[in-house]
Amino acid sequence: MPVAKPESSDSRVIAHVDMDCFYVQVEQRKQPQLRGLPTAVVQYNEWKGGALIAVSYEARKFGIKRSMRGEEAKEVCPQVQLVQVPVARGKADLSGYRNAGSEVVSILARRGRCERASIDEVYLDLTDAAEMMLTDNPPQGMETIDEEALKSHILGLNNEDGSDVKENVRKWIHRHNADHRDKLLACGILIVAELRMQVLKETEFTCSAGIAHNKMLAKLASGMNKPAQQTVVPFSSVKGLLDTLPIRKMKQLGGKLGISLQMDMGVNTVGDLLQFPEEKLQERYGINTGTWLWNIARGISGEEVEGRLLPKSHGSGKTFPGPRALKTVPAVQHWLNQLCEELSERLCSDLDQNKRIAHTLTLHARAYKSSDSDSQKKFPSKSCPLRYGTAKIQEDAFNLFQAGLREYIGFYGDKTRGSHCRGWGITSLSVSASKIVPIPSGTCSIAKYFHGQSTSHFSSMQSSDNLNTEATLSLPSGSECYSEVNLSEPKIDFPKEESWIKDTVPDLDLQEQKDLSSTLSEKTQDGFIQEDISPLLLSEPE
Ligand code: DCP
Repeated sequence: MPVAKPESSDSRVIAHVDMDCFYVQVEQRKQPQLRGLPTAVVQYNEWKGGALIAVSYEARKFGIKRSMRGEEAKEVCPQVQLVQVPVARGKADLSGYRNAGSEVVSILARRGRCERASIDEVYLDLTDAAEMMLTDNPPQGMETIDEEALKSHILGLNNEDGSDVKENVRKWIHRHNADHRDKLLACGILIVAELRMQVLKETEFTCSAGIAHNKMLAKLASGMNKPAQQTVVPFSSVKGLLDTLPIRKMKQLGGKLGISLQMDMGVNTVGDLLQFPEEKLQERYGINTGTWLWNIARGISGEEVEGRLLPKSHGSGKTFPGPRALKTVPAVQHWLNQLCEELSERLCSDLDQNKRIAHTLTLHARAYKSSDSDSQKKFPSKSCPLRYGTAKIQEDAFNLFQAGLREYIGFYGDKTRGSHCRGWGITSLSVSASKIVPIPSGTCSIAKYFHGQSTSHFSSMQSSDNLNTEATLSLPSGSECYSEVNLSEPKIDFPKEESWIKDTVPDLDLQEQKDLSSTLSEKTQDGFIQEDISPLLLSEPE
């Protein structure tokens, strides 16, 4: 049995909702004739039919996988329908997918605190809703249980051969002698089933969910039965689940830490971690990581569901693998301009729709030097205050790139300009805007602020942005608290325009930094193809 934990964390009802083959579903909604057919979304680069980035469950039955290219998928299943990802500015345009994700979030947020974790994943804290149901209309007394809820998979529920699985679920939900935690989870089962059906009704999308007492367990469970199903982890099944769970399947253990646990400590399953005292893990991996490992071995995670429906940052990136590496400064500038244009558009719509401004601009790049002993050296990420307006963002991003390149190659003179390349190549570029905060007050000064920055965006922003007329923000319930726009209060803290460039990325939290880098490595692993496609670059943390 898991070690006793504080009642408060055991008694939470947390759900992780994950859309099924998300990009495929979005494309199938656009083209309903594709529904039910083996379908995949491919990257726009047509080399060998394009890389698959999302695969329908019908296509998976034929053995089609995300690692394949379109041509390979056609060989495996000639009738597979390949849909190209929308393209804008020479790169994938994910806005349709992002908006579709927002539709889902606005529905899920109706029953509890909701955290948008990526383009197609959401955490929900349903504790209050479950407690309320338990008081007002407890499932134990319900005559009929919704069919969707009865299809739930409850870990540890004994479904011997021949037994009626739905009947077992019904009995589990109806148990009067269950402890408080299981009764709360029973409520969670009903609430999540209802929410998933509502998502289907309003958006035509199916999703899967995990329901447990914390985020970590809910996330593990949501992927266990897909598509369009939900899995529940009662407290009593936590140990059984973790004992055999391969360590690398655990969030945050897919990388170096997971490898070290396997290689250095002989830990292959999460359960294997139980043999180590906390001090030993701390000694080897540091205090925080050691304690975290000790906790996850016991299914303990105190991580809260953050009330966040909007992205923490915005990013736009593209990879240039193999011979596509950018080898001249003008080529880099060209692509930076495209990325910044996209970023600027998204910042404007965030300002327009959500009344939020971003404070920090960051440039990340991956590079190589062809003739250098120091080939391990990374291209330094650089950040500076963000100035609104496409031209300013482009200018600042280019300056960040130049500063990074100077440091990366050790010197930077005129010889690196123009078409001349001194043996470096850029294999990925991304720009991101972070430290996004709601506007506290003073729309008048916002107009002044942008007016001061004679940019091409100002006019479009002014026309689309009802900053001076809209007094309150309309957001789905469960969202963070936003300040009212106050016309009589012009004080606002905008980023100063002094020029500073920082080496680190202080405004992206660890998870975001990890996401950005894993995005880039994921893409380059695939050779020429997976360009700018990861949901993680959306920084939700997109
Ligand atoms: N995606 C991408 N590149 C990747 C991984 C994912 O572009 N390397 C995009 C396409 C996916 C979406 O993000 O549809 C969500 O990714 P998931 O990993 O959640 O996978 P799916 O939703 O496609 O399928 P599943 O039902 O297995 O979750």
